[in-house]
Amino acid sequence: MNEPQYTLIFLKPIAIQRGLVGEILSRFEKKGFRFKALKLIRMTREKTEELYSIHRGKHFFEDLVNSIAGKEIVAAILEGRNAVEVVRRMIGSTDPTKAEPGTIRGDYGLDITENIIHASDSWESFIREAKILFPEFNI
Ligand code: 3AN
Repeated sequence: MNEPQYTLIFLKPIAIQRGLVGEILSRFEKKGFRFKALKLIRMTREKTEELYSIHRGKHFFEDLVNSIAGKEIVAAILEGRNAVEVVRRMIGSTDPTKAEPGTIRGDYGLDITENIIHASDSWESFIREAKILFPEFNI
């Protein structure tokens, strides 16, 4: 189990607008994750739809895409033990009104569409999302 373990996160535009970027990223540093990549990305509608393609057809798809398309996100690849699982626990439940206090969604938001942060939910999702947001990153 010495292979590098990665996950991908991005802070949604609402987190940038609210000035929460440093505070949220520092939680991952304090936990012990290392940043392997970090960048600000202006998301086209096309790229946003590709990223969320698994949700196409769901009732929230349009709102979700509109909340990100044409705006900037802060995306990162984190390295650390059990990265996918640990980071998912740190961000909390999808619905911030149900996310536990102490989690990122639990501490910073109420809105389910603009729920502050995304994190890959599996290694397969990490690979797929990293190809879209970090095509230059060699896994
Ligand atoms: P998570 O981000 O916790 O992995 P997903 O992958 O099910 O959740 O959903 C992706 C995004 O779609 C969420 N971050 C959230 O913004 C939005 N979303 C999910 N479920 C709903 C819902 N029931 N109503 C509105 N938006 C939703």
